[in-house]
Amino acid sequence: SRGSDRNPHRQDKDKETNVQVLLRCRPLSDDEQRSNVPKVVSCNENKREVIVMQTVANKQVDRVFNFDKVFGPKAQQRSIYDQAISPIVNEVLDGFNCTVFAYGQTGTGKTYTMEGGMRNKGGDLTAEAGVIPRAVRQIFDILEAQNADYSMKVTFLELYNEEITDLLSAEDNSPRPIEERVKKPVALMEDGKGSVLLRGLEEESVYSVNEIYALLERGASKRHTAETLLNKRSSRSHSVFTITVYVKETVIGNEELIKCGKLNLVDLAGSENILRSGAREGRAREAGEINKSLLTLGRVINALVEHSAHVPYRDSKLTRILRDSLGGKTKTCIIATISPSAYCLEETLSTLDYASRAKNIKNKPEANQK
Ligand code: ADP
Ligand code: ZZD
Repeated sequence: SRGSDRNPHRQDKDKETNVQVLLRCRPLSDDEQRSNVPKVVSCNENKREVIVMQTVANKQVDRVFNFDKVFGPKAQQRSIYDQAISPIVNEVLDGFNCTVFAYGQTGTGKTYTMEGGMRNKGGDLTAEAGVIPRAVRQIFDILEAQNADYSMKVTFLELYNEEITDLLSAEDNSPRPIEERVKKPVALMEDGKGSVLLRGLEEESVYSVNEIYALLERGASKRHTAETLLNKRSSRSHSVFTITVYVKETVIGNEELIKCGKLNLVDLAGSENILRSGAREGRAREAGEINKSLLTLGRVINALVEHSAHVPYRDSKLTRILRDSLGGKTKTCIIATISPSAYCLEETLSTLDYASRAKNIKNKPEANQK
């Protein structure tokens, strides 16, 4: 872009950076503790290492995995945010596009990590608040402290069965059947410049933290309505919260620049859905190709790390929407979540393998400036 050509501090355009991969292991739940569920995972945060203890034919065969950061069962929401996400939000305010994905088996804490637990009525963050409310808070705090001239837009969508639902569109309280009320089609189209356009998705301009929190509440409530319609929907759906920030900068010579940064926060469908759909694709298809996006995400990652000539971005809506986050100009971070329980061993190993592979994806982050 013009802006970066004049900027003496510009990033080297060809500089590649690996996708950052963090691992979070949740604690055993109270129920699991009461019933003495055996643990097979041990985390060493300092060594950034996860060890999975496995016994094969009476022999102890441990497997060791390394990640950019490792958070054990005692890690608090706040420390994960401060150590891993806060630097990413700073990059967004510097004009980069950034994406954080949560990947893992259902029940391992993807939603807890991305959204968090309950919300405080006053709008303050609770200890349980996850990445989304904390990122929103940090963005406003910084911009207000800088007395910046800014504007912001948010979108929040759910992708289920290759259909996009707008979680921010006003709730339809008409007496029509509930199935018809939650659906308002959002069309995915190419913009002709290599990006996608989500036609029909509401883009809300927001001016305060509380305004965003109210929108999140609307989104959470819409999702709840959809969930009641179809059990397990949430474990099979992907949700994407996007916040776009525009900051006006007046540089020497009275020239005006608008710095634009985008943050995508993605809560993926439960990873167990891939294994299942692989095993019985026929039935999965009958149920409406529930996992096409998750399967394609895995294939895109494989194609990127194997440097394949063809990367199947176009095969699913998720990979079309987030194409730039996988091998593109966006800075990307994946939070892989696992359970310590012996009963989840197979899924845990599958998540750890998947996350290890993803460490090899290279992106070429580039700041936007208009
Ligand atoms: P997922 O989104 O992966 O299906 P959830 O976020 O719904 O999983 O988490 C499952 C349950 O475990 C929830 O009750 C959640 O509050 C709890 N939980 C998950 N991670 C943690 C954690 N790190 N600390 C405490 N509780 C957690
Ligand atoms: N995880 C909770 C929502 C759920 O599954 O309903 S926590 C955060 C991000 C995106 C959507 C909702 C939230 C959430 C929330 C809780 C209750 C009502 C509205 C919104 C939240 C948590 C802390 C601060 C702000 C919003």
